Amino acid sequence: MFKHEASDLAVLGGPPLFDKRLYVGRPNVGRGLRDRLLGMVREILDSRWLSNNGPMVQRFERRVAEIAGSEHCVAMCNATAGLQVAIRAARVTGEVIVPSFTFPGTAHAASWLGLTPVFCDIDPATHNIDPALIEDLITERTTGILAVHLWGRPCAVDRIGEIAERRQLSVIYDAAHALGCTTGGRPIGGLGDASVYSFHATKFVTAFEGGALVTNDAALAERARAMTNFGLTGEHEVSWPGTNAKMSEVSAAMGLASLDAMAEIVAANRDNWVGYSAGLAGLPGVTVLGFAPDEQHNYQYLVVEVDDRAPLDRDTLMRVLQAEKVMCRRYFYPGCHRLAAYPGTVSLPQTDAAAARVLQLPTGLDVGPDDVRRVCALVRFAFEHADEVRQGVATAREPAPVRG
Ligand code: T4K
Repeated sequence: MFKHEASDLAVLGGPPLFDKRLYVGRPNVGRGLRDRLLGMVREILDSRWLSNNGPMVQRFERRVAEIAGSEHCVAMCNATAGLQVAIRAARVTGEVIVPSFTFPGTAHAASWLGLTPVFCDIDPATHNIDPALIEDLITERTTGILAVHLWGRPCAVDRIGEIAERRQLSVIYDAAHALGCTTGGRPIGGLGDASVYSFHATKFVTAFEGGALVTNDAALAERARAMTNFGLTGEHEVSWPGTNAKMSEVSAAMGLASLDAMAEIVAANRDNWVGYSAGLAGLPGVTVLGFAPDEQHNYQYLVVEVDDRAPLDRDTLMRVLQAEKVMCRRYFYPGCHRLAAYPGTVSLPQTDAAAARVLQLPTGLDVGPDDVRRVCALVRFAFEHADEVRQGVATAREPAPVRG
């Protein structure tokens, strides 16, 4: 079934194009994962070792360190806790410079510990923190930079490293999106003082909930490992205040089962990226975010920008797609600096511009090449009937936000 007239569009009253919803962030439960996981869960139950640095967690840490290109890895219950442990283990205090264009969890990790996140604007080409703007934000209270490899695209790591060294700042990378990504042939996990990956359910490799701190600094790793487990360094020895950020054995098992499918998932995501890039090519005002030739990617986020030249604005296009069961998202609208949690008047024009343009389209193992072709054809069709769509949407009620 495809659409012939504007009134065939679901947003104008027609039937949705897809029977089942297509999601951004659908967990990748590929062939074999179920059996691998259930086998390991049986092992865990038989062993009666459920948490506290058990054998599954140790295996998971070795696998992640290998992929990250780092000497040390500490598994965590999630990336937000991992970032907090990294901040404490790297002894970052006072003010930390953070991009605003990120998931709120990045800024929260700092502010929840009593630090002040100082929001920095982004480079519009990469959506990552603009290194040219960092130095102007440094004050006598600044002790660190918390940069994000957004969408898995590596930050300007050399320039950030150079500034940090000269100004004696720590660098922590929020690598929540960046498992398996490299820049200039270097895996991003060994860069800065520490990097933190996420293995949340919505990440392409998942541990249900999970995170991992990776570093080449042995002393930092030792502090992080202890801080993750209440600061314990011996049975009755507590060397630092700590928290409970441990990964459970079942999460590690899920992480291991999911890591086994990593290459398959990256290949599927890459095919989808190629399909979307071809299918949306030539549409006015629509750009699929690409990658630099010296970067390696996991393609887990399919990021499109919809600018002023497009016949439909980003939000109208989102309504058109969601009505057809294409559950696109607007990550990370409106930017942390515009959230009630972070009142202030900082001006970040590139963050505002990106937040107004971005749209993430569904990808992952549950999205096949035929789905991608149909989504692209839908965008094309909606653009061809833009006048009717705009008129129809203007008179229709705003739908309730859809999740799940
Ligand atoms: N830094 C960055 C840059 C991050 O992006 C994140 C997390 C963090 C740090 C913190 O990492 P963690 O502490 O979580 O390890 C989701 C995730 O909850 C969040 O982990 C992720 N970033 C963010 C980008 O996406 P929401 O609010 O969009 O989640 P939600 O519940 O709307 O789920 C997204 C879509 O995924 C749903 O539309 C349906 C699908 N889904 C979701 C879940 C949980 C499923 O199909 N199955 C599921 O089990 O934040």
